[in-house]
Amino acid sequence: MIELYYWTTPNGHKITIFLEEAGMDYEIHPVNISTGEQFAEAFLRIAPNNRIPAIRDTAPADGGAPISIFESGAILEYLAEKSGEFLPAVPRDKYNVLQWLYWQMAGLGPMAGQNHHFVQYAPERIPYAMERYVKETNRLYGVLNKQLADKEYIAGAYSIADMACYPWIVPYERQQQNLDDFPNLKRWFNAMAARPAVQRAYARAKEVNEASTVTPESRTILFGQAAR
Ligand SMILES: N[C@@H](CCC(=O)N[C@@H](CS)C(=O)NCC(=O)O)C(=O)O
Repeated sequence: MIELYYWTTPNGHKITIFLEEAGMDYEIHPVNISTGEQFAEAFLRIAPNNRIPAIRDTAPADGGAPISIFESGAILEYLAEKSGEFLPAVPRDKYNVLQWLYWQMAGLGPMAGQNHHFVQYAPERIPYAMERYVKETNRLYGVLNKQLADKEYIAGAYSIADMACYPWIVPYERQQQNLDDFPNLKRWFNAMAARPAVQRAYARAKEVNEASTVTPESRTILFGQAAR
């Protein structure tokens, strides 16, 4: 059984997409990051970075003690290896997938995240920051569009790279991007949205959290963090 510590955000959706695609047994443990549940001692023991998602595998393949993992990219890799799905075993193909997974983790996710922050949440409008992240998001969309010119999915066959990227393209309008400028990306996006497992993953999100709202309190919790 996989215990999934989860909230209804792009990084959370990556893992429900995987679990739905693989048909693995899982149980959602909601961690409401708007009310500060990510700072609970029990959660920090699994996820010391106070960020969702995290998992706890109560039946690891080696038959040993439960394994807990944080960071969505590491979780996707772990689940892919455990299930034998969505990450090829042959190094040439495996690293083709992993380079795009890490591209999402180090590029698309953080840059689109800063885009969301400065365009929607920052208490003051800072045109330089807004333009910087909207443009960088645009550049990254262009990279993905080019990659998808001759491939059905990002690394050829459907993989954890697609599951990592898709939830970060879903808010394209909020990121001030127009999918019509990226026809290959748009075709892939529509194919992803039509997958039954992806639809089930987003339906689970609605069950957990009907509508996410950012309040002055949640703003302080999410955007006022420092080491202490
Ligand atoms: N690199 C991490 C990022 C995780 C992350 O930023 N999670 C956000 C939600 S998408 C979160 O938990 N935020 C809580 C907070 O900022 O305190 C991953 O991919 O798992």
